[in-house]
Amino acid sequence: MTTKTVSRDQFPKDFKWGVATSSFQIEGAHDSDGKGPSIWDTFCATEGKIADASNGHVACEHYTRWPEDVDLIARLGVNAYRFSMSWPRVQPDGQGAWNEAGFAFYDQLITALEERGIERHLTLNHWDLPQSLQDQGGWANRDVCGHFTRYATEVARRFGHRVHSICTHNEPWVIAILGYEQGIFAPGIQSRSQAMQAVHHLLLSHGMALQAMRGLGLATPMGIVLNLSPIYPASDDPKDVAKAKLDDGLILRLYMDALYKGVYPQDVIDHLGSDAPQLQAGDLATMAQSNDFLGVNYYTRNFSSSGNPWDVTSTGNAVTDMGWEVYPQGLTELLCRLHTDYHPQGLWVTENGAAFKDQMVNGEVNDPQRLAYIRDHIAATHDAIQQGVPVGAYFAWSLMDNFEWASGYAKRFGLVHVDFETQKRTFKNSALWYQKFLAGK
Ligand code: IFM
Repeated sequence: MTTKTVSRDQFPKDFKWGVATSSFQIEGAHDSDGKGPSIWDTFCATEGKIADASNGHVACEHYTRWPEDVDLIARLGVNAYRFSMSWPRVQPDGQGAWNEAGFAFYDQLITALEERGIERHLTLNHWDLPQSLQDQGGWANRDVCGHFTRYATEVARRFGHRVHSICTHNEPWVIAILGYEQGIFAPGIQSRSQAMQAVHHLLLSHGMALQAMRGLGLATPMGIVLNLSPIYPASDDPKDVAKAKLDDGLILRLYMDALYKGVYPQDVIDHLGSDAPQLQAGDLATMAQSNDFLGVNYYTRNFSSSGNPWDVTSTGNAVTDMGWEVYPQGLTELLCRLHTDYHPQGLWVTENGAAFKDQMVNGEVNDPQRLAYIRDHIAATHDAIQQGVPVGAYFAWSLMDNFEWASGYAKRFGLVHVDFETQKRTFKNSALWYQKFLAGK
């Protein structure tokens, strides 16, 4: 277990220190000012899909409370903020007219961040696909690639010179596998072949969008964000070892090989058989555009077993409210492996954080487990840098408690506590620790 404590001045001077959020999880205002419905609006309205039967109608009311939230970001002392744009807010049906009121919202948010000298890191797709595109098959329909490219190009034309990076997709594995194969996330489909087609179209549209956005002559760094973790076999049994290799292929190599080597790994394609993605000539080359950065979202490690499911408590390490083992060394290991195997040009930790059951007592939220989690993962990032990996950023997930997808509002990842009755924001002790760390104290 990492126990060393590091200070901000042990990191490179230009290191990006941030917090992250996403549109659907915080904005609310689900049908305000011309916004169209997203697949998550539809999914939340489907009985039994969200643990607490909640939705994103109000969320953190960030759509109207953004000035207060920008103040929180500034008070924390971070130099970078990662947020996403809601595609159906700026283009309600995903292929027709632009919604100027939606663009005006992001324009004022970006202006407020500019005024405080906080870098803007914009994600185009953090899962809230316009519902009308899902009505045509969503990410499983190749046509979505053209629609996404047009959306990306318009956003880059308007804001590209005012942001410090543009990420095309957040966590394509989650979108495709949880959304189209397991059906536990929007759009709730259960089809492996659709899921694999969705993977392919997410990666293809990433490459197409990068080409189109770069065609505007922008120097803005562009890339993609993946959810990754090291995967270990549950035992020395050759069946577990083989399962771990395959799972690593399905979760990491399928994406990394496509993006950085222009191939899909053959063992994974063989395993998928008739469910493997259908390609057209030139797709692989398009997907393998050079990325200015690779964003890594890391929360935990995984174990693969060919028999009984892995018991997460068996290592004796702490487990978060999501049931995820706390394992900071996994982040060091992952960053080192990505650097060795793929040499991404920029390597950023774009999400890292933990949900724990928080309690507000006398106006204070004492969250020592989250504080330790963030502190130890920052130390793990430093370990990777010391081993020669040029990591350039760390973004804590999340600025504030928000809508945690199928778990609703019960799982709290925020550094800032949100009272969802009153919308009052309160710095948790983990936020106060991060603030001090950033101030070099
Ligand atoms: O809340 C999510 C986020 O939207 C994507 N990455 C993982 C987080 C925690 O589950």
